[in-house]
Amino acid sequence: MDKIIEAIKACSIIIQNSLSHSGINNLHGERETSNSSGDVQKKLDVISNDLMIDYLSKTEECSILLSEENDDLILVDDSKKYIVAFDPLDGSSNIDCNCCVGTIFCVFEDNHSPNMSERILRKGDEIICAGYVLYGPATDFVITVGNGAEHFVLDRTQSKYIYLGDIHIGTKKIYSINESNCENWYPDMKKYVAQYKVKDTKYTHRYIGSMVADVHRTLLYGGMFSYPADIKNTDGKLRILYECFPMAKIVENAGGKAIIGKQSSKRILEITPKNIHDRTPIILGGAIEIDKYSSE
Ligand code: FDP
Repeated sequence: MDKIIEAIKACSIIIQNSLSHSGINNLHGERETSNSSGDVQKKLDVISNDLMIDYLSKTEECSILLSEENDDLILVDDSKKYIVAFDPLDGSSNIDCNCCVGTIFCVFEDNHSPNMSERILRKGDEIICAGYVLYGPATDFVITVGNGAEHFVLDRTQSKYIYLGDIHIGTKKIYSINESNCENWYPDMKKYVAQYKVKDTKYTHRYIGSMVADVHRTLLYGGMFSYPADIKNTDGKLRILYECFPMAKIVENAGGKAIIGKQSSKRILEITPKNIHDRTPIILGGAIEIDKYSSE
């Protein structure tokens, strides 16, 4: 699996460079295409996706790739050992205003089941490695392989990631959610978020609207991040396989929790998706914040 991690790191350095020069190189703006979820694709979404597919395919360790940008699975080499699910450039609506975006991924061992669904649609608890890259003022790489969540930062002068330490979820009082949807939330979510606004014990609010950045802040500073279900988006917005699974795995391994919400305290990692691009509502963060949620 080392080659997969090295390939993702190598891609991230190129993506970081493309992002830094995107204005100069006319890479802002949208293409006329949409991805599997119907999102309009940004030019950099496509560039990042092509890079990830190319580098991961060349590791000779991947059997199947599952990308946010591809409707169907990408069969690389049936005989190889690992399946990688990834979102090459998450939060891409933030690119043109120079806000943080990221790459998210997770790895499963290929069980080579003759039934393709059983092979690729696996429970989150089966993930063996998960990580993300945050393209911000610095480029951060966070990864979990087994226990703990390791934090690296890119030394741009040497194109090398430097280990900063392990992450233990912070304890600051921050809640992070797109409040413009509050009218459409279900009663359980309205009740849950109301707790963060109670006088004297109130939390502060931060929301970037870029999952990697919002989750990274939640890990380092503390609090909770959620993209809940509502009456318009009954499964929320975020995708299970390559957004919620990796983040849930990292948050749990950093000492936090990640649950579905929507009348359910079930762990995100207990979900088995039915389709590659399925979505789920999510609430993640410190144990104190997640335990405040009640499904009633
Ligand atoms: P984006 O649309 O910019 O790609 O899943 C995509 C995502 O960003 C997440 O990164 C982010 O958390 C969420 O959507 C933001 O959605 P809202 O604008 O609806 O809050």
